[in-house]
Amino acid sequence: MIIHVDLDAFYASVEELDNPTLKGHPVAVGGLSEHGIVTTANYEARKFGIHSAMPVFQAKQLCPNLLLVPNRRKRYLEKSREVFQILEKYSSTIEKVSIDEGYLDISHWQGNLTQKAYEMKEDIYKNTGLTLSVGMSYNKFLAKIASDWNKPNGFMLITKGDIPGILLPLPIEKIHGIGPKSANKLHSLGIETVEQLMDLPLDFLMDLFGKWGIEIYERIRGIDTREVTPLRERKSLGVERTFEEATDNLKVLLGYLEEFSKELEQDAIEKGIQGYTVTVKVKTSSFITYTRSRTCSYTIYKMEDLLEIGKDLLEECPKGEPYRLLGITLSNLVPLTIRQLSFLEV
Ligand code: TTP
Ligand code: MG
Repeated sequence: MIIHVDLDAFYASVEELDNPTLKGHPVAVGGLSEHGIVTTANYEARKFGIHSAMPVFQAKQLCPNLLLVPNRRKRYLEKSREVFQILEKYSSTIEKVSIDEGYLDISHWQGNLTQKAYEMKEDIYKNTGLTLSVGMSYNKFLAKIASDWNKPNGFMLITKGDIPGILLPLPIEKIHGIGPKSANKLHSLGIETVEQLMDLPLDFLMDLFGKWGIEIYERIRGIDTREVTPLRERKSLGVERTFEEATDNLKVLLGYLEEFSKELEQDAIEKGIQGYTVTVKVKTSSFITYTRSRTCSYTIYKMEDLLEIGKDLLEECPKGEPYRLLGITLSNLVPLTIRQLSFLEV
């Protein structure tokens, strides 16, 4: 059994906690300038249609009484750590997915699982002042769908028997991993719901999405064998992508490397890890894979460092054929300490 937890309106809830006068009012956290972007909004503000990634000026148009507060990332990391520390009482197998989200393997829980989940929610609320939504099921995919079901402060258990009722009518966007691009592809085929998606044969999905097509095919049938992998067992963290068209244009490749380094830094911060070893991987158009690694005497997680080392490593990769895949990975992982995090932007 697996639980997926996701804190409710996380940054906004922390702001309300630290400044209770905000409670009951529409609140958005974000960049304060007119060009700023809303990072998140509390549920009062969401009633006005305000959501993450919306420009601040637009949010103010939708809700002139909106209270806007600046991001305080360091404080959110602190609260996140408090929550995860409590979660550790309930399972020793926890995979932190982001600052406010994670999976717990609870196969060892005994007795009434639902009651225990409510106890855990109460424990977190009492000790941190934060509410979270909990989804419980027999795999990660279904647990995540379950936690999203009754937000905020929700609980939901999905059993095998619930699958047709829950999954079939779901819009395809709700399937974790089907991003806007994939959703558009499917919409252009007239597919809106999981029920319609189920009519597509495996071969067709594989032609459309490659290997990911297999995962979609299985997940919507309630099959997901991914294990909950705690950080200490994680060997590496990386970003890689296969291009639609192979390229040997160095400028293009460096552009990707920059983008991937940025993603990797964000991922490392959210998971609270850094590493000693950077690896660049390329695959040529004739499917030959090359990797080049460097291990440093200091730890790395920042984009600039990843990019600088990544560039050197990319240069060391054999040339002559265009590359169809590029990736950058961080390994030899260690936790990112509070001291290092204190240098982060707040
Ligand atoms: P989410 O869990 O996606 O959102 P949330 O916790 O604010 O609201 P919900 O109740 O729907 O779970 O993200 C967690 C935090 O991560 C969020 O409070 C702010 C931050 N965040 C970003 O920095 N950028 C983003 O694009 C999103 C979506 C969230
Ligand atoms: Mg959340």
